[in-house]
Amino acid sequence: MHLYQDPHDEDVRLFLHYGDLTSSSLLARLITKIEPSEVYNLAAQSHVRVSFDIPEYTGDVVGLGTTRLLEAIREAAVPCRFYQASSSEMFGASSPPQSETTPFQPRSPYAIAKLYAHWTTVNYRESYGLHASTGILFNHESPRRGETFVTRKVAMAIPRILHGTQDFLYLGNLEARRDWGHARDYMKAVVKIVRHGTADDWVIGTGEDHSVLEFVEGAFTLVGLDWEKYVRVDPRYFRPVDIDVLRADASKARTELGWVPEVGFQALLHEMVEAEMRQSGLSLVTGMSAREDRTP
Ligand code: F7E
Repeated sequence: MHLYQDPHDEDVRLFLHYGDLTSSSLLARLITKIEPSEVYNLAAQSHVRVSFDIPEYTGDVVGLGTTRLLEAIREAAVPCRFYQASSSEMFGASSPPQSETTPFQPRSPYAIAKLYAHWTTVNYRESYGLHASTGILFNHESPRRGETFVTRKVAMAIPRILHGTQDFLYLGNLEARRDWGHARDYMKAVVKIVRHGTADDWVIGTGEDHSVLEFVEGAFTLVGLDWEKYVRVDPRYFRPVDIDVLRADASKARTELGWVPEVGFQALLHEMVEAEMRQSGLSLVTGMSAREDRTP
């Protein structure tokens, strides 16, 4: 981890503390001990499909976990700013583009829990004057994305297919459309949100939506593979109910925070596939020749 340095080093910038959003006493102890000036609540059981399998745990960590953290801050009376990672999932069935004024129509236990946490944050801002903001972030990706989220899953499959260690890529709903941006851009927005004079709620997204299929096609095309030969639909990856289209209207963030995303869909896709190729000892160029070896 590039941020981490030896704790015995004088220039240490990162300390790790053990914590868990299910433990209020531990959170209270940590807040009292650290006396933070800013708290970013990014913790979650963040997988939407998994939230259908473990809805109670998801509600506990994502929903009540936020209450526990906010209570710890209130009890300790630490004058800190608070950021809540709200999610575009909360818009659910509401038609795009989605902005701060779009009604929430959540369609998963994850989204319902995020909505609870969202309104709790707003409530602590209104009730106790806490500088508590929410960022309603649309999908944000990078080569560090968890392996079971669709963009990383697709990117990881490509060098495996080229190496011949994976025959097929099994996916669920290829029609779903998402507003995919780069996590680096989104984290810049998050810092702007927390440092803004007044606490508020902010939609963060690129304003463009693409289907899962477009991501797949784009990724396979980068290395010259025909996706249709390798991609299979497996109903196991369908959700009991999915969201058709999420597309952000982030004009408030653009106007009031001066936030503009720098990485577009193609550049994101390129970075993710290239990172997986490099990791496997291939490059986008050698990928092409590996494909030629593999395709009769
Ligand atoms: O799915 C479809 C799937 O799991 C995107 C989290 O960070 O962003 C993320 O949630 C779409 C869905 O992300 C597969 O049905 C097809 O329509 O990559 P995902 P997500 O559910 O949008 C939001 C903003 C968050 O807040 C969440 O924490 O892709 N899809 N086939 C698939 N999805 C997965 N995971 N795996 C598949 O095989």
